Amino acid sequence: MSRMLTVVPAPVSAQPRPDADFEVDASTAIVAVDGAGPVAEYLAGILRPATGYALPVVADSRPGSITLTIDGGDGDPAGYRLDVERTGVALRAAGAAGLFAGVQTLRQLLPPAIEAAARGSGPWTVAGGHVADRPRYAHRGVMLDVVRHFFTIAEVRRFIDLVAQYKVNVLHLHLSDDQAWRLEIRRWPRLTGHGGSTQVGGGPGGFYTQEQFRDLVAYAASRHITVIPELDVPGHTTAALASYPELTCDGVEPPLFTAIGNATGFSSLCTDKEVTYRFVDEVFAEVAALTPGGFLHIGTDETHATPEEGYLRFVERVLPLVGRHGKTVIGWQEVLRAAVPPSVVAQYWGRGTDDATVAAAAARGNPVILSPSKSAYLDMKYTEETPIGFKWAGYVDVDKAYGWDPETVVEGLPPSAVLGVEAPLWTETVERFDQVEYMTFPRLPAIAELGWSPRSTHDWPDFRRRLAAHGPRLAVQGVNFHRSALIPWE
Ligand code: TNX
Repeated sequence: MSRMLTVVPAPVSAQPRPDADFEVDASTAIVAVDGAGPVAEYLAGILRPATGYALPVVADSRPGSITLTIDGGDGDPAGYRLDVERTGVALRAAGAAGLFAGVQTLRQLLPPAIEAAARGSGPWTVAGGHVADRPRYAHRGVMLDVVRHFFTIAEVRRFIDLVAQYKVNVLHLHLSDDQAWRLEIRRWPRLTGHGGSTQVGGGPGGFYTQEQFRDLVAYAASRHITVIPELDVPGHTTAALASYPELTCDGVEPPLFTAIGNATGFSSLCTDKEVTYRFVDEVFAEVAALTPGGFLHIGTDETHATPEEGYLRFVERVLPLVGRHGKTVIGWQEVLRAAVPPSVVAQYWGRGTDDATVAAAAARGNPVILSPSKSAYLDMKYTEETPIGFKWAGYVDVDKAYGWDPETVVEGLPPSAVLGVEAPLWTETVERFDQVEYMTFPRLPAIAELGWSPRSTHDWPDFRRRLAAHGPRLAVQGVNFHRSALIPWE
Protein backbone atom coordinates (compact mmCIF):
# COMPACT_ATOMS: atom_id res chain seq x y z
CA MET A 1 0.00 0.00 0.00
CA SER A 2 1.17 3.51 -0.81
CA ARG A 3 2.81 5.31 2.08
CA MET A 4 0.47 8.17 1.18
CA LEU A 5 -2.22 6.15 2.97
CA THR A 6 -0.26 5.81 6.21
CA VAL A 7 0.18 9.52 7.01
CA VAL A 8 -0.59 10.53 10.62
CA PRO A 9 -2.47 12.82 11.20
CA ALA A 10 -4.72 11.81 8.29
CA PRO A 11 -4.72 14.51 5.61
CA VAL A 12 -7.90 16.15 4.38
CA SER A 13 -7.33 14.43 1.05
CA ALA A 14 -4.63 12.11 -0.28
CA GLN A 15 -4.62 10.60 -3.77
CA PRO A 16 -1.80 8.11 -4.30
CA ARG A 17 -0.39 7.65 -7.79
CA PRO A 18 1.86 4.61 -7.80
CA ASP A 19 3.28 5.55 -11.21
CA ALA A 20 4.41 8.94 -9.89
CA ASP A 21 6.98 8.02 -7.23
CA PHE A 22 9.89 10.45 -6.98
CA GLU A 23 13.39 9.36 -6.12
CA VAL A 24 15.65 11.56 -4.02
CA ASP A 25 19.20 11.06 -5.34
CA ALA A 26 22.62 12.65 -5.27
CA SER A 27 21.51 15.32 -7.75
CA THR A 28 18.37 16.41 -5.92
CA ALA A 29 18.22 20.03 -4.80
CA ILE A 30 15.73 21.78 -2.55
CA VAL A 31 14.40 24.94 -4.15
CA ALA A 32 13.11 27.59 -1.76
CA VAL A 33 10.85 30.28 -3.23
CA ASP A 34 9.57 33.43 -1.51
CA GLY A 35 10.52 33.03 2.13
CA ALA A 36 10.58 29.23 2.14
CA GLY A 37 14.30 29.20 3.03
CA PRO A 38 14.10 28.31 6.74
CA VAL A 39 11.67 25.41 6.18
CA ALA A 40 13.80 24.23 3.24
CA GLU A 41 16.88 24.17 5.49
CA TYR A 42 14.90 22.24 8.10
CA LEU A 43 13.86 19.70 5.43
CA ALA A 44 17.45 19.37 4.25
CA GLY A 45 18.48 18.76 7.86
CA ILE A 46 16.04 15.84 8.01
CA LEU A 47 17.04 14.30 4.67
CA ARG A 48 20.84 14.72 4.71
CA PRO A 49 21.94 12.35 7.51
CA ALA A 50 20.30 9.17 6.16
CA THR A 51 20.79 9.87 2.45
CA GLY A 52 24.28 11.28 2.74
CA TYR A 53 23.41 13.61 -0.17
CA ALA A 54 24.34 17.28 -0.31
CA LEU A 55 20.74 18.41 -0.97
CA PRO A 56 21.67 22.06 -1.47
CA VAL A 57 19.02 24.66 -0.73
CA VAL A 58 18.88 26.91 -3.79
CA ALA A 59 16.78 29.87 -4.94
CA ASP A 60 16.50 29.14 -8.68
CA SER A 61 14.03 26.55 -9.90
CA ARG A 62 15.47 23.46 -11.56
CA PRO A 63 14.01 20.16 -12.75
CA GLY A 64 14.17 17.05 -10.60
CA SER A 65 14.05 18.98 -7.36
CA ILE A 66 11.89 19.41 -4.28
CA THR A 67 10.38 22.89 -4.56
CA LEU A 68 8.93 24.73 -1.57
CA THR A 69 6.84 27.78 -2.36
CA ILE A 70 5.02 30.26 -0.18
CA ASP A 71 2.42 31.36 -2.68
CA GLY A 72 0.91 34.05 -0.49
CA GLY A 73 -2.56 32.89 -1.45
CA ASP A 74 -5.58 33.42 0.74
CA GLY A 75 -5.67 29.77 1.81
CA ASP A 76 -5.30 28.70 5.43
CA PRO A 77 -1.70 29.68 6.30
CA ALA A 78 -1.40 26.41 8.21
CA GLY A 79 -2.55 24.28 5.25
CA TYR A 80 -0.51 23.03 2.27
CA ARG A 81 -0.64 21.20 -1.06
CA LEU A 82 1.88 18.52 -1.90
CA ASP A 83 2.31 17.14 -5.42
CA VAL A 84 4.72 14.27 -5.93
CA GLU A 85 5.49 13.50 -9.58
CA ARG A 86 8.24 11.38 -11.12
CA THR A 87 9.90 14.60 -12.22
CA GLY A 88 9.85 16.45 -8.93
CA VAL A 89 8.07 17.34 -5.72
CA ALA A 90 6.12 20.60 -5.27
CA LEU A 91 5.06 21.76 -1.82
CA ARG A 92 3.00 24.94 -1.67
CA ALA A 93 1.45 26.84 1.19
CA ALA A 94 0.12 30.29 2.01
CA GLY A 95 2.56 30.56 4.93
CA ALA A 96 5.64 29.00 6.48
CA ALA A 97 3.56 27.09 9.05
CA GLY A 98 1.77 25.32 6.22
CA LEU A 99 5.04 24.47 4.50
CA PHE A 100 6.36 23.07 7.77
CA ALA A 101 3.28 20.87 8.14
CA GLY A 102 3.72 19.73 4.55
CA VAL A 103 7.32 18.75 5.29
CA GLN A 104 6.05 16.47 8.07
CA THR A 105 3.82 14.76 5.51
CA LEU A 106 6.64 14.57 2.97
CA ARG A 107 9.02 12.81 5.38
CA GLN A 108 6.32 10.19 6.03
CA LEU A 109 6.18 9.47 2.28
CA LEU A 110 9.80 8.29 2.43
CA PRO A 111 10.87 4.91 3.89
CA PRO A 112 11.32 4.76 7.69
CA ALA A 113 15.09 4.55 7.22
CA ILE A 114 15.03 8.25 6.26
CA GLU A 115 14.78 8.97 9.99
CA ALA A 116 18.20 7.46 10.72
CA ALA A 117 20.98 9.62 12.12
CA ALA A 118 23.59 7.82 10.00
CA ARG A 119 23.85 7.14 6.27
CA GLY A 120 21.66 4.28 4.98
CA SER A 121 21.26 2.57 1.65
CA GLY A 122 17.99 3.82 0.10
CA PRO A 123 16.47 3.90 -2.45
CA TRP A 124 14.90 7.12 -1.16
CA THR A 125 11.51 6.92 -2.82
CA VAL A 126 8.82 9.50 -2.12
CA ALA A 127 5.36 7.95 -2.62
CA GLY A 128 3.70 9.59 -5.65
CA GLY A 129 0.39 11.44 -5.69
CA HIS A 130 -1.33 14.52 -4.33
CA VAL A 131 -2.17 15.73 -0.85
CA ALA A 132 -4.31 18.74 0.05
CA ASP A 133 -4.46 19.42 3.74
CA ARG A 134 -5.29 21.90 6.47
CA PRO A 135 -5.85 21.68 10.23
CA ARG A 136 -9.18 21.26 11.96
CA TYR A 137 -8.11 23.32 15.01
CA ALA A 138 -5.62 26.11 15.67
CA HIS A 139 -4.41 24.63 18.98
CA ARG A 140 -2.79 21.17 18.79
CA GLY A 141 -0.89 20.95 22.00
CA VAL A 142 1.12 18.78 24.29
CA MET A 143 2.01 19.65 27.91
CA LEU A 144 5.17 18.60 29.70
CA ASP A 145 5.43 18.86 33.48
CA VAL A 146 9.10 19.69 34.11
CA VAL A 147 8.39 20.26 37.81
CA ARG A 148 7.65 16.89 39.38
CA HIS A 149 10.71 15.64 37.56
CA PHE A 150 13.12 18.02 35.89
CA PHE A 151 14.01 17.61 32.23
CA THR A 152 17.00 19.32 30.65
CA ILE A 153 16.87 21.79 27.79
CA ALA A 154 18.37 19.11 25.50
CA GLU A 155 15.60 16.71 26.47
CA VAL A 156 12.89 19.30 25.90
CA ARG A 157 14.40 20.04 22.48
CA ARG A 158 14.19 16.37 21.55
CA PHE A 159 10.60 16.36 22.79
CA ILE A 160 9.86 19.32 20.49
CA ASP A 161 11.38 17.54 17.49
CA LEU A 162 9.46 14.34 18.18
CA VAL A 163 6.06 15.99 18.62
CA ALA A 164 6.51 18.35 15.65
CA GLN A 165 6.35 15.41 13.23
CA TYR A 166 2.71 14.90 14.20
CA LYS A 167 1.86 18.55 13.46
CA VAL A 168 1.65 19.56 17.11
CA ASN A 169 2.02 23.36 17.24
CA VAL A 170 1.84 24.16 20.98
CA LEU A 171 4.14 23.14 23.82
CA HIS A 172 2.63 23.99 27.20
CA LEU A 173 5.34 23.87 29.85
CA HIS A 174 4.16 23.36 33.43
CA LEU A 175 6.92 25.32 35.19
CA SER A 176 5.88 25.57 38.85
CA ASP A 177 4.10 23.41 41.37
CA ASP A 178 4.42 22.23 44.95
CA GLN A 179 7.64 20.35 44.27
CA ALA A 180 9.56 23.10 42.46
CA TRP A 181 9.79 26.36 40.56
CA ARG A 182 11.69 25.89 37.28
CA LEU A 183 11.92 29.32 35.59
CA GLU A 184 14.30 32.05 36.72
CA ILE A 185 12.46 35.19 37.90
CA ARG A 186 15.00 37.98 38.43
CA ARG A 187 12.95 39.95 40.96
CA TRP A 188 12.36 36.78 43.03
CA PRO A 189 15.60 34.81 42.75
CA ARG A 190 14.96 32.36 45.59
CA LEU A 191 12.12 30.82 43.54
CA THR A 192 14.70 28.89 41.57
CA GLY A 193 17.67 29.25 43.96
CA HIS A 194 15.77 27.43 46.68
CA GLY A 195 12.49 26.38 45.05
CA GLY A 196 14.16 24.83 42.01
CA SER A 197 16.56 22.67 43.95
CA THR A 198 14.69 19.40 44.12
CA GLN A 199 11.97 17.19 42.65
CA VAL A 200 9.74 14.23 43.49
CA GLY A 201 11.86 11.74 45.38
CA GLY A 202 14.30 14.43 46.58
CA GLY A 203 16.65 14.41 43.57
CA PRO A 204 18.58 17.53 42.61
CA GLY A 205 16.00 19.16 40.31
CA GLY A 206 17.12 22.17 38.29
CA PHE A 207 15.74 25.22 36.55
CA TYR A 208 15.95 27.20 33.32
CA THR A 209 17.64 30.57 33.27
CA GLN A 210 15.82 33.27 31.34
CA GLU A 211 18.45 33.03 28.64
CA GLN A 212 18.02 29.27 28.31
CA PHE A 213 14.27 29.69 28.24
CA ARG A 214 14.47 32.32 25.48
CA ASP A 215 16.64 29.96 23.42
CA LEU A 216 14.17 27.14 23.97
CA VAL A 217 11.27 29.31 22.87
CA ALA A 218 13.23 30.25 19.72
CA TYR A 219 14.04 26.59 19.05
CA ALA A 220 10.37 25.69 19.36
CA ALA A 221 9.48 28.56 17.01
CA SER A 222 11.88 27.14 14.43
CA ARG A 223 9.65 24.03 14.57
CA HIS A 224 6.51 26.19 14.33
CA ILE A 225 5.67 25.41 17.93
CA THR A 226 4.49 28.11 20.33
CA VAL A 227 5.57 27.70 23.94
CA ILE A 228 2.90 28.45 26.55
CA PRO A 229 4.50 28.89 29.96
CA GLU A 230 2.39 27.99 32.99
CA LEU A 231 3.11 29.31 36.45
CA ASP A 232 0.47 27.74 38.60
CA VAL A 233 -1.24 30.09 41.12
CA PRO A 234 -2.67 30.39 43.72
CA GLY A 235 -2.55 26.65 44.59
CA HIS A 236 0.23 24.18 43.81
CA THR A 237 2.67 26.69 45.26
CA THR A 238 4.68 25.05 48.07
CA ALA A 239 7.99 25.75 46.27
CA ALA A 240 7.14 29.46 46.04
CA LEU A 241 5.94 29.59 49.66
CA ALA A 242 9.11 27.85 50.85
CA SER A 243 11.20 30.36 48.91
CA TYR A 244 9.25 33.43 50.09
CA PRO A 245 7.36 32.70 53.35
CA GLU A 246 5.82 36.20 53.24
CA LEU A 247 3.48 34.71 50.60
CA THR A 248 1.93 32.43 53.22
CA CYS A 249 -0.83 33.68 55.52
CA ASP A 250 1.01 32.72 58.73
CA GLY A 251 4.48 33.76 57.56
CA VAL A 252 5.95 30.37 58.45
CA GLU A 253 8.36 28.89 55.89
CA PRO A 254 7.17 25.42 54.83
CA PRO A 255 9.75 22.74 54.05
CA LEU A 256 10.37 21.88 50.42
CA PHE A 257 7.97 19.18 49.29
CA THR A 258 9.32 16.14 47.46
CA ALA A 259 6.48 13.64 47.73
CA ILE A 260 4.00 12.92 44.95
CA GLY A 261 1.29 14.71 46.88
CA ASN A 262 -2.44 14.50 46.59
CA ALA A 263 -4.17 15.66 43.47
CA THR A 264 -6.58 18.02 45.16
CA GLY A 265 -4.21 20.77 46.25
CA PHE A 266 -2.92 21.56 49.70
CA SER A 267 -0.96 24.82 49.31
CA SER A 268 -1.98 28.37 48.53
CA LEU A 269 -0.61 31.85 48.15
CA CYS A 270 -2.26 34.06 50.78
CA THR A 271 -5.02 35.79 48.86
CA ASP A 272 -5.46 38.37 51.65
CA LYS A 273 -1.98 39.86 51.38
CA GLU A 274 -0.94 42.66 49.03
CA VAL A 275 2.49 41.07 48.53
CA THR A 276 0.75 38.17 46.75
CA TYR A 277 -0.52 40.51 44.06
CA ARG A 278 2.84 42.24 43.69
CA PHE A 279 4.42 38.79 43.37
CA VAL A 280 2.01 37.62 40.68
CA ASP A 281 2.31 40.90 38.81
CA GLU A 282 6.11 40.85 38.78
CA VAL A 283 6.37 37.17 37.92
CA PHE A 284 4.05 37.44 34.94
CA ALA A 285 5.66 40.68 33.78
CA GLU A 286 8.97 38.82 33.44
CA VAL A 287 7.37 35.74 31.89
CA ALA A 288 5.42 37.87 29.39
CA ALA A 289 8.64 39.57 28.32
CA LEU A 290 10.22 36.16 27.67
CA THR A 291 7.27 34.89 25.65
CA PRO A 292 6.66 36.10 22.10
CA GLY A 293 3.67 33.74 21.86
CA GLY A 294 0.24 35.12 22.64
CA PHE A 295 -0.65 33.01 25.69
CA LEU A 296 0.17 32.84 29.40
CA HIS A 297 -1.17 30.05 31.60
CA ILE A 298 -1.92 30.88 35.23
CA GLY A 299 -2.94 27.42 36.47
CA THR A 300 -5.75 28.12 38.97
CA ASP A 301 -6.47 24.39 39.34
CA GLU A 302 -7.24 22.36 42.46
CA THR A 303 -7.21 25.12 45.03
CA HIS A 304 -8.70 23.23 47.92
CA ALA A 305 -6.39 25.05 50.30
CA THR A 306 -7.66 28.47 49.18
CA PRO A 307 -10.87 29.76 50.80
CA GLU A 308 -13.44 30.05 47.99
CA GLU A 309 -14.10 33.74 48.55
CA GLY A 310 -10.35 34.42 48.44
CA TYR A 311 -9.97 32.30 45.30
CA LEU A 312 -12.61 34.24 43.41
CA ARG A 313 -11.14 37.56 44.50
CA PHE A 314 -7.67 36.37 43.52
CA VAL A 315 -8.68 35.25 40.05
CA GLU A 316 -10.69 38.39 39.36
CA ARG A 317 -7.82 40.61 40.44
CA VAL A 318 -5.04 38.64 38.74
CA LEU A 319 -6.67 38.27 35.31
CA PRO A 320 -6.37 41.97 34.43
CA LEU A 321 -2.84 42.11 35.92
CA VAL A 322 -1.68 39.34 33.63
CA GLY A 323 -3.82 40.45 30.71
CA ARG A 324 -2.16 43.89 30.82
CA HIS A 325 0.91 42.39 29.15
CA GLY A 326 -1.12 41.91 25.98
CA LYS A 327 -1.41 38.14 26.25
CA THR A 328 -4.40 35.86 26.25
CA VAL A 329 -4.74 34.22 29.65
CA ILE A 330 -5.39 30.49 30.00
CA GLY A 331 -6.52 28.79 33.19
CA TRP A 332 -7.53 25.25 34.00
CA GLN A 333 -11.32 24.80 33.96
CA GLU A 334 -11.66 25.86 37.61
CA VAL A 335 -10.91 29.44 36.56
CA LEU A 336 -14.49 29.64 35.25
CA ARG A 337 -15.87 29.59 38.79
CA ALA A 338 -14.85 33.24 38.93
CA ALA A 339 -16.37 36.06 36.90
CA VAL A 340 -14.03 35.97 33.92
CA PRO A 341 -14.19 37.98 30.70
CA PRO A 342 -14.88 35.98 27.50
CA SER A 343 -11.27 36.42 26.39
CA VAL A 344 -10.05 33.94 29.01
CA VAL A 345 -9.32 30.47 27.63
CA ALA A 346 -10.31 27.50 29.77
CA GLN A 347 -8.42 24.23 29.65
CA TYR A 348 -10.86 21.39 30.31
CA TRP A 349 -9.54 18.36 32.14
CA GLY A 350 -12.91 16.94 33.01
CA ARG A 351 -12.97 15.94 36.59
CA GLY A 352 -16.68 15.44 35.99
CA THR A 353 -18.13 18.27 38.02
CA ASP A 354 -17.48 21.35 35.89
CA ASP A 355 -18.99 20.34 32.53
CA ALA A 356 -22.05 22.58 32.85
CA THR A 357 -19.88 25.53 33.96
CA VAL A 358 -17.52 25.01 31.01
CA ALA A 359 -20.39 24.69 28.51
CA ALA A 360 -22.06 27.84 29.85
CA ALA A 361 -18.84 29.87 29.70
CA ALA A 362 -18.16 28.61 26.19
CA ALA A 363 -21.65 29.73 25.18
CA ARG A 364 -20.70 33.22 26.49
CA GLY A 365 -17.60 33.16 24.29
CA ASN A 366 -14.78 31.65 26.35
CA PRO A 367 -12.65 29.43 24.09
CA VAL A 368 -11.89 25.93 25.39
CA ILE A 369 -8.87 23.66 25.04
CA LEU A 370 -9.85 20.02 25.51
CA SER A 371 -7.67 17.77 27.65
CA PRO A 372 -10.16 15.24 29.02
CA SER A 373 -8.19 13.23 31.55
CA LYS A 374 -9.89 9.94 30.76
CA SER A 375 -8.72 10.16 27.12
CA ALA A 376 -5.93 12.70 26.78
CA TYR A 377 -3.83 12.40 29.96
CA LEU A 378 -0.49 10.92 28.99
CA ASP A 379 0.31 10.12 32.63
CA MET A 380 -2.46 7.52 32.85
CA LYS A 381 -1.33 3.92 32.55
CA TYR A 382 -2.06 2.22 29.21
CA THR A 383 -3.10 -0.99 30.98
CA GLU A 384 -2.70 -2.49 34.43
CA GLU A 385 0.72 -3.76 33.28
CA THR A 386 2.14 -0.27 32.69
CA PRO A 387 4.92 0.09 35.29
CA ILE A 388 4.55 3.86 35.77
CA GLY A 389 1.70 6.34 35.63
CA PHE A 390 -1.58 6.83 37.47
CA LYS A 391 -5.02 5.34 36.94
CA TRP A 392 -7.30 7.81 38.71
CA ALA A 393 -8.86 8.71 35.35
CA GLY A 394 -8.80 5.08 34.16
CA TYR A 395 -6.49 3.21 31.83
CA VAL A 396 -5.84 5.05 28.56
CA ASP A 397 -4.71 2.76 25.78
CA VAL A 398 -4.43 4.05 22.20
CA ASP A 399 -8.07 3.27 21.41
CA LYS A 400 -9.23 5.57 24.22
CA ALA A 401 -6.72 8.27 23.32
CA TYR A 402 -8.17 8.21 19.79
CA GLY A 403 -11.80 7.46 20.60
CA TRP A 404 -13.33 10.84 21.42
CA ASP A 405 -14.49 13.93 19.62
CA PRO A 406 -13.46 17.39 20.86
CA GLU A 407 -16.91 18.68 19.89
CA THR A 408 -18.99 16.23 21.91
CA VAL A 409 -16.82 15.39 24.93
CA VAL A 410 -18.38 18.18 27.01
CA GLU A 411 -22.14 18.09 26.90
CA GLY A 412 -23.63 21.30 25.57
CA LEU A 413 -20.30 22.79 24.43
CA PRO A 414 -20.81 24.88 21.29
CA PRO A 415 -18.40 23.47 18.65
CA SER A 416 -17.31 26.99 17.70
CA ALA A 417 -15.79 27.38 21.19
CA VAL A 418 -13.27 24.58 20.65
CA LEU A 419 -9.82 26.12 20.26
CA GLY A 420 -8.25 22.69 20.03
CA VAL A 421 -6.85 19.76 21.95
CA GLU A 422 -3.93 19.19 24.29
CA ALA A 423 -2.37 16.06 25.78
CA PRO A 424 -0.80 16.74 29.21
CA LEU A 425 2.06 14.66 30.57
CA TRP A 426 2.29 15.08 34.34
CA THR A 427 5.50 13.58 35.64
CA GLU A 428 5.07 12.55 39.27
CA THR A 429 5.96 8.96 38.25
CA VAL A 430 7.95 9.81 35.12
CA GLU A 431 11.56 10.08 36.21
CA ARG A 432 13.56 9.84 33.00
CA PHE A 433 13.24 11.01 29.44
CA ASP A 434 12.93 7.48 28.01
CA GLN A 435 9.81 7.22 30.19
CA VAL A 436 8.54 10.52 28.77
CA GLU A 437 8.81 8.90 25.33
CA TYR A 438 7.08 5.76 26.56
CA MET A 439 4.06 7.62 27.91
CA THR A 440 3.85 10.02 24.96
CA PHE A 441 4.14 7.59 22.06
CA PRO A 442 1.94 6.36 20.53
CA ARG A 443 -0.88 8.19 22.32
CA LEU A 444 0.21 11.66 21.26
CA PRO A 445 -0.13 10.83 17.53
CA ALA A 446 -3.73 9.78 18.25
CA ILE A 447 -4.58 13.05 20.01
CA ALA A 448 -2.64 15.10 17.46
CA GLU A 449 -4.82 13.52 14.78
CA LEU A 450 -7.99 14.58 16.63
CA GLY A 451 -6.61 18.12 16.57
CA TRP A 452 -5.56 18.13 12.91
CA SER A 453 -7.74 15.83 10.85
CA PRO A 454 -11.33 16.42 9.72
CA ARG A 455 -13.85 14.36 11.64
CA SER A 456 -14.80 12.62 8.37
CA THR A 457 -11.45 10.77 8.49
CA HIS A 458 -12.10 9.39 11.98
CA ASP A 459 -11.98 5.63 11.75
CA TRP A 460 -10.32 3.39 14.34
CA PRO A 461 -9.50 0.43 12.04
CA ASP A 462 -7.90 2.81 9.56
CA PHE A 463 -6.03 4.69 12.28
CA ARG A 464 -4.69 1.41 13.74
CA ARG A 465 -3.37 0.41 10.35
CA ARG A 466 -1.76 3.79 9.69
CA LEU A 467 -0.26 4.01 13.16
CA ALA A 468 1.23 0.54 12.72
CA ALA A 469 3.38 1.93 9.92
CA HIS A 470 4.86 4.44 12.37
CA GLY A 471 6.42 1.77 14.57
CA PRO A 472 9.48 1.41 12.33
CA ARG A 473 9.79 5.23 12.05
CA LEU A 474 9.75 5.75 15.78
CA ALA A 475 12.14 2.82 16.22
CA VAL A 476 14.65 4.35 13.78
CA GLN A 477 14.37 7.63 15.70
CA GLY A 478 15.31 5.71 18.85
CA VAL A 479 11.97 6.50 20.50
CA ASN A 480 11.11 4.25 23.43
CA PHE A 481 7.47 3.95 22.39
CA HIS A 482 4.90 1.64 23.96
CA ARG A 483 4.10 -1.27 21.66
CA SER A 484 0.41 -1.25 22.51
CA ALA A 485 -1.13 -4.68 21.96
CA LEU A 486 -3.99 -2.95 20.12
CA ILE A 487 -1.82 -1.99 17.15
CA PRO A 488 -0.64 -4.45 14.45
CA TRP A 489 2.87 -2.95 14.44
CA GLU A 490 4.86 -3.36 11.25
C1 TNX B 1 -4.20 16.59 38.39
S1 TNX B 1 -5.55 18.03 36.23
C2 TNX B 1 -3.45 17.75 38.30
C3 TNX B 1 -1.99 17.67 38.40
C4 TNX B 1 -1.51 16.28 38.65
C5 TNX B 1 -2.32 15.30 37.82
C6 TNX B 1 -1.86 13.89 37.91
C7 TNX B 1 -4.79 19.20 36.92
C8 TNX B 1 -5.07 20.50 36.41
N1 TNX B 1 -3.95 18.98 37.96
O1 TNX B 1 -1.51 18.54 39.39
O2 TNX B 1 -0.17 16.21 38.29
O3 TNX B 1 -3.66 15.38 38.23
O4 TNX B 1 -2.55 13.06 37.01
